[in-house]
Amino acid sequence: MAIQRTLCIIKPDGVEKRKQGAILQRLLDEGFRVLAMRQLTIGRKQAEGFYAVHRERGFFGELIEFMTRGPSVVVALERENAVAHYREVIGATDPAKAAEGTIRKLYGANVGENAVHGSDSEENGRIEIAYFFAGHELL
Ligand code: 3AN
Repeated sequence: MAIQRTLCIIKPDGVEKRKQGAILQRLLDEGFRVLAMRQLTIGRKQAEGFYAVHRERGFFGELIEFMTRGPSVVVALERENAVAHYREVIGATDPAKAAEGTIRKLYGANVGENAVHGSDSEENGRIEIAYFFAGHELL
């Protein structure tokens, strides 16, 4: 299995609940290496660009409001089979449907406020990491 990179965003609800430390520790315990990490309040244009594939969805406005309402922590992660393993650890998009012990089950409130973002493919992992980090910032 190949070494891959994936982007984690601890979303504003996760930061508001002060779960950054717990989420990061879980990811470290799962064998992920942190390549780069930053706390920032994502801007409107930045959020709209990041979620451009969802522009036509009914929840887009709500998603942008939520993602820009306070600080997030963006984390570039590396691990063997990182994309699939990370998605297993975070659980389903809707915390109510997420497996016991997953990050979204533990810390998410609903399908909108679900504590963390995860890349859905290796290619998107690379694209999303490049959206927040310059090449020289990655270990
Ligand atoms: P995932 O983050 O699990 O890959 P996507 O790509 O389907 O999920 O959705 C992107 C983000 O849009 C989700 N993380 C969630 O915050 C938000 N979202 C998805 N579906 C809904 C919905 N029905 N209502 C509100 N927000 C949603």
